[in-house]
Amino acid sequence: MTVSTNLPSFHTPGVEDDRTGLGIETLKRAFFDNLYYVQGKLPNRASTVDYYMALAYTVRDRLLQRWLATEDILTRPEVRIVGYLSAEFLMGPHLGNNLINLDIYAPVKQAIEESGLNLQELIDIEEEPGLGNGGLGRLAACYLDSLASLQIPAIGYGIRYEFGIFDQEIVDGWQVEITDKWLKYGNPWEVARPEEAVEIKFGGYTQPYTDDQGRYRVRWVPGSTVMGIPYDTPITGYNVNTVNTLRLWKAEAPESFDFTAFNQGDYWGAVNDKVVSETISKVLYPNDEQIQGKQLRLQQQFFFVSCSLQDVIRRQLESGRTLDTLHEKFSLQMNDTHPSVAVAELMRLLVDEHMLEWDHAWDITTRTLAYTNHTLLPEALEKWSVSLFGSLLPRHLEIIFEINSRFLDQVRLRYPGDEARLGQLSLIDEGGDRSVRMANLACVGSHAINGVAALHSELLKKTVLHDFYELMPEKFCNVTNGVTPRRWLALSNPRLTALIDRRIGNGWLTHLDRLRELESAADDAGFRHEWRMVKRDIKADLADHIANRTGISVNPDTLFDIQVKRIHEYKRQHLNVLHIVTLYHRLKQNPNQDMAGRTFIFGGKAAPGYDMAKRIIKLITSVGDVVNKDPDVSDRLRVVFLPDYNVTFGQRVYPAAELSEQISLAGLEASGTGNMKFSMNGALTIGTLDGANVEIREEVGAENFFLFGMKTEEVTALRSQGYNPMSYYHSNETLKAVIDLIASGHFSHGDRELFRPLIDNLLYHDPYMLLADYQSYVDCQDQVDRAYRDSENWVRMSILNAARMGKFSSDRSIQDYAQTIWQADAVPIEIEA
Ligand code: 9GP
Repeated sequence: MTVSTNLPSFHTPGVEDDRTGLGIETLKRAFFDNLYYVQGKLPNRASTVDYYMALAYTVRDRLLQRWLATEDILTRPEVRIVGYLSAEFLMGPHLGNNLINLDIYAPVKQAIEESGLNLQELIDIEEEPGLGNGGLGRLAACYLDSLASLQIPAIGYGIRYEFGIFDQEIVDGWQVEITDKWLKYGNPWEVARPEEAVEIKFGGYTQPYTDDQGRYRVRWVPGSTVMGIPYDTPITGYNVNTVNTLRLWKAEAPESFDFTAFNQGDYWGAVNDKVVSETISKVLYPNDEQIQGKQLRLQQQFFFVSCSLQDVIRRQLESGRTLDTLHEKFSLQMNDTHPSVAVAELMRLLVDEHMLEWDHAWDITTRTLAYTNHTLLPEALEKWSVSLFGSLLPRHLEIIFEINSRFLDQVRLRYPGDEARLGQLSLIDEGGDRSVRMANLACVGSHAINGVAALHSELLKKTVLHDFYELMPEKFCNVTNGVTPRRWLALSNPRLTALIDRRIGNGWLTHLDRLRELESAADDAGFRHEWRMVKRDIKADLADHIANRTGISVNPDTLFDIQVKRIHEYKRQHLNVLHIVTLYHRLKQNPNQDMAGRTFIFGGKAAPGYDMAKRIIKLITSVGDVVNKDPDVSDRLRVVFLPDYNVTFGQRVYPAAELSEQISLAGLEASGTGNMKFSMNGALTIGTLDGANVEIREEVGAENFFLFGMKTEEVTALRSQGYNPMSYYHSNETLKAVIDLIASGHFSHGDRELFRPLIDNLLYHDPYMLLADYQSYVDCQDQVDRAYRDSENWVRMSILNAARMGKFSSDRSIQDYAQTIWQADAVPIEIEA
């Protein structure tokens, strides 16, 4: 289906319009107009931020017609819409990405340069909206890019947090958290739509009543009300007319000022309501912390879910359809369990507010909703205590009990007498303080349940969702994650992109499988030379950045070995450190040891309340302090911790990497997406058979991947036979020496206590089995060292890695979702002039 729109155009035919024109002179005029009329600045008084804002408005003007045209087609009854419900969207800066997607990078660069400014400086000054913790939020952002690029009408629904993920500084080697004030200069990309605000209710009690047809009904009498105000951001597709919307909700008080209270002299009381209401969208919760029991978090989840579902229902009705066909117009994807209260809220809206019968409403709800699971870590599966849930959402608790009772009746029919199974499938955990299991709610209320990599989807069926799989196998499927090559290649690695263009022409950014055409180039010595030169230049840039940022000088001719991701024990950054200390120990013993020089680069944030993760950062910086200053080793080893890892930082780091560290304990990383960004940019992976590493290795070929460590089954077997980390320590001389060196205070100015919690944890518990995988990791790293010294072959492997990454474009992932779960089609838009 192609649709055309003929929205009124405000152009004079034949005259290039200042708001849409792409001529260099027009762009310059538009830019200075926006500086003057929107930003209110004269050029001689304008700061870089003012210029950035003026340019952002200039670019936004150029996408508005397409945005409005896309908004317009959503109102047509036959157009199916995907709603992506996610508590996190880690979008990254918009300006550069929009220049790429609108294909206006070159004229804008020229216009800005002719104005005496530097485009890269303006791109670099943008404060990125850090509205996510890591992989999950960034995946949502890649998916929005692909939905628009594939011309699938979609709306991303989330929360407009006033403060996103904290900024990280490193002080004395430790992480320090700084509030992220991303909105401090305003946000030129968003448009507030207060006229589409909705009301959200909390607390209170419920009342049964009989309606005028004599039917039993329930009314919710809330204790308080909050307003949800939508803020819309345009999501451009690559080289298409589709511009979808990211709609983020901000919480406000219904009346921002209580005049009665004010007139009675209660000034603070009068503003208090406003303050309390706005708290809901104030700050993003850093993950990995115990969120169970945090009332505000549940409020946030319900807030954005209810806002979004009311918005969906309004759109359905405005398109001229009734709610009976909601599932025909909308497919709503729940990104993890965070939005899973949607199951109960959609039922409430349909049954209590729109008076549908329960069975009918249930059919619509389950056909509309689908659930993606992103983790096997038991502590991340959300649960809410029944008492907290009931006090905040009393009607929803009743609805959940009703869903549960009907569901368990079916389970009883299927498994008579199997009380244990009933207890595990129940939406309510009856043990201790009773709680609502959000993953179970999501499974029961969805028509599809997917994991995010082949291995993860299999493990879900075998472990955490095993009982659901046995009961309803038809719901289960896999959609392996992907990342957008527009941001992660075209924008972040223009030099490699240009080299690939020269070799295979363009068009591959939307058909990433076409990168396979590079395979033959791997055997071309001239091309290998160009490839190596591109990498060398990018490494030199990163080396400059490292020197500016940390004062550490690194040699761009050493192997850049990079691990960037959230800091977590299961991701095993400390295994990487054990390897570094191993090399250090070797070089100290034998200074003439023959090895390629290596620069180890780390980046990542630790959840503020996660002591062990923060101590891992301190360990990295401390080892770096000693190694980098030791003349015996510092020509061959450097260790850098780059502060404040975020999307902008990622764009700089992935292109410069030669070795990508994907070393989680097998069975624990659901997928990973950094692993894909690295390989796409020509890094080789050292990794375990975990998450999407398995599929990356299948694609790039075992001979182009450095594999080590136990497989999932071996991990399980070792655990069940009783894992004893101490036996590895005692039986491996080098491992013992390395651990003893850290414990002795060698890296902590003689302080033996600083790393004791880490060391004791490894020796006595080692939940992520570093010691069991240590030798295999070190052996594999030795193989890496040998391979790197055969530089021609290394470059060959690097080219083959990039060439075989087609599968990991988020376009492929979105096509999988569209076909298997959403039944959503492309709707190309023709815009009549
Ligand atoms: O830990 C997973 C990561 O492996 C995956 O790539 C990402 C996107 O699917 O989701 C992460 N999960 C979470 O952040 C929380 O469940």
